[in-house]
Amino acid sequence: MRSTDEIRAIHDLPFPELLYQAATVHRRHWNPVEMQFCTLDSIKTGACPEDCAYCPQSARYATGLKVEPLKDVEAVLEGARTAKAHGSTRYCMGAAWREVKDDANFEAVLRMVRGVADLGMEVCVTLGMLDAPQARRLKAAGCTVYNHNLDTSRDFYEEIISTRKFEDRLRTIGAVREAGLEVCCGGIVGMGESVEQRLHFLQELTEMDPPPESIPINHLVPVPGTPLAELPPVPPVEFIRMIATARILFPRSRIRLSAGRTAMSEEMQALAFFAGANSLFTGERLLTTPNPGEDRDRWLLGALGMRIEGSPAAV
Ligand code: SAM
Ligand code: DTB
Ligand code: SF4
Repeated sequence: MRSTDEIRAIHDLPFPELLYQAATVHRRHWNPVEMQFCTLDSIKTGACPEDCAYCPQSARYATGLKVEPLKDVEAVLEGARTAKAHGSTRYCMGAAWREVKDDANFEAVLRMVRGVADLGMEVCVTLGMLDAPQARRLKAAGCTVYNHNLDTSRDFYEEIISTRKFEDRLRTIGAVREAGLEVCCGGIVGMGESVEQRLHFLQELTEMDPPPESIPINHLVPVPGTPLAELPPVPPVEFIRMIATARILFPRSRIRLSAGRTAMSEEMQALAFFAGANSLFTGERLLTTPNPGEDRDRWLLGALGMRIEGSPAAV
């Protein structure tokens, strides 16, 4: 647990000091030339009843998204095998659900989890709210980690989502922990929040004991049709401050440079790696929006003299 003042003191350091400290912490706990590759699979797309203002999958916004029901188990496993062959060591399956229900769809997800685990990959799922018995079933099926983001500060949360409460998010994360799953919990930068609100978001993460094993930092992807479609990007230096501050606050957590990379220069991404980001989503698509693609990422790692972590599929 850290005070806002402590976090602000880190975040507001002169940029060279901040980067130096973050890179120093990073190399103490991780190999700074290695990058984890994760692959995302949208196993159920769109028609979500929630009203998250950033999300193209909410049924409330006309984003032109093609709604797709839950995928076949075998189609998902085929995707996981391909991802593994291309260097990914973690497969993340996302469903546009408000919450998990104890129905046939959940049974199918459990089979997907088992199948991906049997490939020897880390398995992550993000299915919305769930309770402890459901989390235990995921764990028993071989799931490694559950993704559930706080997304922003407690006070700004209400301006972004009205259909659930910040406390609901915390309750789900508690159930995930209780079941012995790893927690993947991060947020989005660039939704119109103040710097102070970003600090409060990070502070909430420091209140988790143990802290999340992995922390995705997303840059808002402004999607036409959503209420946040017209927001300008966050200045790159501000975004890198978030990565570096997260690295210093959470030395042993994975910091994932997540959504929004197509709008970032390669220099900016390189700076994020230097500041401690050590995981990426690769492939042409995130869940529904574009991503740089594996070739581009391999090229970037090669240009930086870096390599994919834990994969025989070298750069
Ligand atoms: N429905 C589940 C939930 O809300 O937890 C799982 C899927 S949801 C799409 C997972 C995360 O994707 C959100 O918490 C948010 O951080 C991120 N996300 C969604 N739309 C985004 C956007 N336009 N830009 C950046 N991140 C986004
Ligand atoms: C996370 O924090 N980012 C990923 C993953 N967790 C599930 C999702 C990003 C989604 C970006 C918008 C889209 O492609 O629909
Ligand atoms: Fe639904 Fe998740 Fe998108 Fe919110 S973020 S609208 S819960 S898919």
